[in-house]
Amino acid sequence: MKILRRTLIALTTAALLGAGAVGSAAAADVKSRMIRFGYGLAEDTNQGRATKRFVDEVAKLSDGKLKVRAFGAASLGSDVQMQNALIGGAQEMMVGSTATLVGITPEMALWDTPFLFANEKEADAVLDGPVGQKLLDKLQEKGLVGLVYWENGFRNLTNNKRAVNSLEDLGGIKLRVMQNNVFLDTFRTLGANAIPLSFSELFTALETQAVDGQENPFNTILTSKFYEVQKYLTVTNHVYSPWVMLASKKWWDKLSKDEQDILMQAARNARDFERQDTREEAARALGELEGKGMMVNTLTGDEVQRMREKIEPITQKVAADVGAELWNEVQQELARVRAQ
Ligand code: TK8
Repeated sequence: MKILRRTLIALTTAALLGAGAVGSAAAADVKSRMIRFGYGLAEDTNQGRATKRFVDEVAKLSDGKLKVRAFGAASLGSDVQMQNALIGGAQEMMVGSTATLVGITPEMALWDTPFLFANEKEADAVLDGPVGQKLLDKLQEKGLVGLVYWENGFRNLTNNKRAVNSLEDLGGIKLRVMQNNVFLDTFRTLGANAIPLSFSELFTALETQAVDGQENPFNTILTSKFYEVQKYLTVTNHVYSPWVMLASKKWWDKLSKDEQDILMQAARNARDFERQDTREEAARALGELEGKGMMVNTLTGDEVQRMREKIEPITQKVAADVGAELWNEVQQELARVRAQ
């Protein structure tokens, strides 16, 4: 254990110093392997850039022995299809929404609780803390290994029908939601005609007006070019959405401890890069979307409060579904972070 950790530290240090990790990597138990890594967004997005960072980190830490081949734009399938490929062992790794994982691990719905986190600091602390780890651990019994959380971000609403200034304005809007009951129930309760659809089908659905709207972070609205097919953007910040890096457990269990350590270290480095990059992009994305001609409005505090009250039963349902123990734990964690 100690020796392995020392090997990894040596590896990392050598890589950091640019000294080449040949000696250490040779000493470590690392074989030549090809790793297929899938993700849903295009290459030129926060998800694509962080994946590239992961590819590079793995190459560096393994002295080129572990080769990650990245497949963007859902070319290996939607989130749900990739999750199943990982479970079956037909694909090694992916990054995608936690929201699409609830069919496999229902407790993941915890992260879908509307307005759970007030800011990124709370999200980082809870996701990287014991509750976040507990949910990652739960994936194991389903054949998945959860490595780390990335930031997708706070979600906001776009549509083609009308500016959404009040709760009532959502009425009848055909709104694409992720394949997840919390999202479905939330937007149905708010009066929209919520329709679950995979992300890979979304742009076409918006373009052909099969749906009127969708909700995603500013980054994705910009980089997936939704501004080309959506007129109105309403700043709602209704929920913080994490992404999660996953590995096939079938495959992971066959790796040496050194190989697992390299992948874990690279995943953490990619996560830290991703969060910073995503936040920088989010900070300028709204302005760019306005520049592209989107009509932007921000929900007033009063309207947000009305929405929160209306969907309180959904929050209660998530609490009941994930269980009192987990729910209380996350509330305690939040109270602790908020007190700091
Ligand atoms: C990308 C999705 C996306 C998510 C969604 O594969 O589906 O709307 O926000 O990021 O995971």
